[in-house]
Amino acid sequence: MPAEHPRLRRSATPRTAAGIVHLGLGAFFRAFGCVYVEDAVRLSGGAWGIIGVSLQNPDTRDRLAPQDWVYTAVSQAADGSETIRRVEILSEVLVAREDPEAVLARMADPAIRIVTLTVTEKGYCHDPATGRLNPDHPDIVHDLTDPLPLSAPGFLVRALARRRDAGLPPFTVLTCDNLPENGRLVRGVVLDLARRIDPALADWIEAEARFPATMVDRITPATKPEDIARLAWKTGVHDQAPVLCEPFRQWVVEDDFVPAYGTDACPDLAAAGVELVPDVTPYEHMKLRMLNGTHSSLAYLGYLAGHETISDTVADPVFVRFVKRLWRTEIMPSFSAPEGVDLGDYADALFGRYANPAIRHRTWQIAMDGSQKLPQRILGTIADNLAAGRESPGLVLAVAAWMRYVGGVDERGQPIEVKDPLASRLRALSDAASTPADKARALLSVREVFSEGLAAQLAGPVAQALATLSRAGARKAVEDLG
Ligand code: CS2
Repeated sequence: MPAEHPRLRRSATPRTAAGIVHLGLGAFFRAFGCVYVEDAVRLSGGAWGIIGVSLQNPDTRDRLAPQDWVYTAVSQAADGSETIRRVEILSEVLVAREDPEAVLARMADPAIRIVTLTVTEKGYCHDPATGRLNPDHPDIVHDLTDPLPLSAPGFLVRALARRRDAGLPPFTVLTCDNLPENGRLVRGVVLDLARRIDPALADWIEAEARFPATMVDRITPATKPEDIARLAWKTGVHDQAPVLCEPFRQWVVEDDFVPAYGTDACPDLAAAGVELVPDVTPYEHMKLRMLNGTHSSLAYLGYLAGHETISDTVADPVFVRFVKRLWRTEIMPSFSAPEGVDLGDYADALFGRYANPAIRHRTWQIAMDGSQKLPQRILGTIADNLAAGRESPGLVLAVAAWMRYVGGVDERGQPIEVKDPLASRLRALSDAASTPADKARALLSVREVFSEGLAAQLAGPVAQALATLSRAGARKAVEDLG
């Protein structure tokens, strides 16, 4: 830490008592949920401080501890201007792997009424193709018998059990991950695990707990060491755990919280700009397909074409045509827009967000965990298009680019650092195949990602796209789509 910069400190404002435990304290939730909840408390009051929990990695806790859990959120506009705010809503940060008992104790505390989650797609220990709990997941196997859990579903189930045993109402489980029907998905995973541990507990959770669906949106790239240094020079204060994000934010939440808490079931999120709606599905389709679907497509193809970030990728005219074509001809026809939303305007705004040069969102970061992301981001759209007799050549090319990517070697023969829970299996399947058709068949056989029906329909088009990719390279393949 440079001696000339004093450490970031908490202001004199009294700390807000905790009402929320958050599992998975990454940059996204600190730039998003924490900021919304802090705004809600500032505007309408309430004991809604947040206890942050990292499931495994102590890094965030270790960085935030000397700052009394306070950090800076910097939103970076396309014109280079920045809005800097200090976020003080965290009251404590714990690391579950180090002290699972402390985490369960907080989750079972009567003051806690909501548990929010951003544990990423793979954190639900589910099968991405079906959305159901994977009972063979090693953490789930552990959590079935050990009352001190490892997994997010394990913490939810064991904490809910403690609350039932103590005669308390359950908490609302508010997932903020980019999963399809995320509320229903986490509910299914929790109920399945609970039923295997104690069927009566599952009945109680089913009757009493609530799992609202959400659509969350704010582009938040990982913070880099140079961001930390630059911010210190700019503000004169050293924050070792700032978060950087775009100005845009949108949170749509199904209005369904645990009824036992009455009007005290959640912060005044509406005051902070959250849209509380009876059905999140149209917003979810719009966001997962329009944003995340093109994000992943640009990530695989852009990475292979040698582009480091999303803004670099959409500065390339070939990719500008590609992404606009994806929105207009393949994605927009696949779902109905939320009431009052013009999808053309939404796509234009998205393009502006991607092009924001201040946001250095690496294609490599978005390419991570593709096996967990592809179904809800890309494959659902392709399947709906197939059912309606429409083709999806751009999205099929993106699937082929994912296959090329998980093969672990880029177009210049350099190794790719593939991060994915299935990485070694995907690599082995890819290595064992000799022709594009073999490779397509091998990877389409991964049932966690592709259903049997979809795999059969995709075999021909994906093989062809893979052949084009290896013959012409990603950039030319994108260009040739027209
Ligand atoms: C991205 C998302 O990393 C990724 O996979 O597509 O994190 C994306 O930035 C957010 O969903 C935006 O809200």
